[in-house]
Formats: sequence, structure tokens, C-alpha cells
Amino acid sequence: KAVALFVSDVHLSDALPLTTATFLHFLSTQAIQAERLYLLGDLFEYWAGDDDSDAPYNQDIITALRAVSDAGVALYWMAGNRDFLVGESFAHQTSAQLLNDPHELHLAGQHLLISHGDALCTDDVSYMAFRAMVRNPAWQQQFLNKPLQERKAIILGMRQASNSEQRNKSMAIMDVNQNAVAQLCEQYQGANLIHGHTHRTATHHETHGLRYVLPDWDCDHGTKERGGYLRLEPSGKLQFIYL
Ligand code: OKV
Ligand code: MN
Repeated sequence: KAVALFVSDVHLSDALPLTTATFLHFLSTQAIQAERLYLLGDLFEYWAGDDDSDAPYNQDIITALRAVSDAGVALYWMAGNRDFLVGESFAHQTSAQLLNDPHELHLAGQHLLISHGDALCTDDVSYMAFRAMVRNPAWQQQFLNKPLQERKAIILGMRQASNSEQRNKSMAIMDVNQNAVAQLCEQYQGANLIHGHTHRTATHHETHGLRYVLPDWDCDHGTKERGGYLRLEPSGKLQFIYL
């Protein structure tokens, strides 16, 4: 039995039926057999606020996550850069525990540090400014006070602007900054780092330990692997499972 599964960047959306089906199948067959499931950010393509959990698509995902919790799997949630508006209501509905980024844990003899990963992409200066703004609780409260439809329209506008802007950004600034990684690894001496966000799944040997980068789950486009997760065995061994 797996001690923990680590997943990120599923980017769930009703526009991605294959990704959705793959994730729901993963929950009911793999996750349900694990002791713990860690969702490390960007589970959703975007999350406009917990009052959107009434939407039938979101209800289906919540019900499936709740079934995993009810089966005795400890469910943990860390926000990504697309679903940072998930709150206490979502946590209650799914029986998930909300985690701060980064989060340190000791499991199966492993010393781990888990993070979404966007905070490590410090070369993207404009994104770091945007992140600081939207992670501010006062800003979030103000945003969440707007009607749901207005919030959705704002997010849609941002996504459209980003789609035309992203092409001009170099691939390098979209990756983690090596100094940011070194600084974090130094702060948490001896920990192996697990993060997602960059969609560049790999195992990197850093100065202080290993850095596991989780894959994204885009099953509806492209020809690459169809998502996957990192599995922690009782022996302490970590291995990628690609679907
Ligand atoms: C995704 C990235 C844009 C990097 C905004 C609430 C807010 C969601 C959102 C808006 C942006 C995702 C969803 C996008 C990734 C970028 C620029 C750089 C580095 C809100 C919930 F702000 F309104 F509250 N967003 N989009 N970037 O355009 O897809 O990852 S996005
Ligand atoms: Mn991300």
C-alpha cells in the first residue's frame, strides 16, 4: 500500500473531458488505495471561489474527492497559481486539509518539502508581482465580494490576455530559478523537494538532495504522456507513475 501519492497540474475543466475522466479514474482506482493523497496545486484550470462549487462539473469533482476521503484516505490540498481561491468551504466539502506552501513532512523515513512550485519561478518578475497581489488575503476578500459572474469574466479576460502574452515569454523564465531552489533546500536541510507547476517532469540532483518535478495531466491535447503522479512506498522509495 502506498504511503502517499503526490499530484499536481491536472488543470481540470469541463472543456477537457479526457483529462477529467483520467483523473476521476485515477481517484477511484489508485488514490483510493493509498494512505494519503497530496494535491499540490492547479488541480483546476481556474477556481473563481467556493460559491462556484454548485456548478455541476465542480460538484462531480468534489463528490469524487469526498469519496476518496470517506474511504479513509487522508486528503491534503495545496493551492496552485490557478486555484488559490479554494477555501474552507471546499476543504469542508471534500474533507481535505489545507496546507501552506511550502509544507514540510516526514513520511516513511523520508524528509520531504512539498510546494506547488510557482514561487520558485523568480525570473518571471511580472508574475511574482501578480502572485504577491492575488495571494494577499485583503485582495482576495475584495475579489470574492464581487459577483461570481463578474469574477469569472475577469479571469476569462486574464486568460485571454495571457494566451497572447505567453508566446513572447522565453521558456527559461518559465522554469524555476536555481538560486531560489538552492535557498529553499538550504532552509530545509536534508529534505527532498517535490513540486509541480513547470510541467517539466524530472528528477533533479540538487546540492542538498533530490528535486522531483511532477508532470501535468493534459490528456486532451498533444502527444506527450497522459499525466501521472509520484508514489511514496512504505520503504521510503519514491517513483513516478505515468498514466
Ligand atoms: C496561468 C500563468 C496566466 C505562470 C485569476 C483567480 C484572479 C484564477 C486566475 C488568471 C490567470 C489562470 C487563472 C495564467 C499561468 C499566467 C501568467 C504567468 C507563470 C484569478 C483565479 F486573479 F482573478 F483572482 N487565473 N490564468 N503564468 O491566464 O491561465 O504560470 S492564466
Ligand atoms: Mn501552476
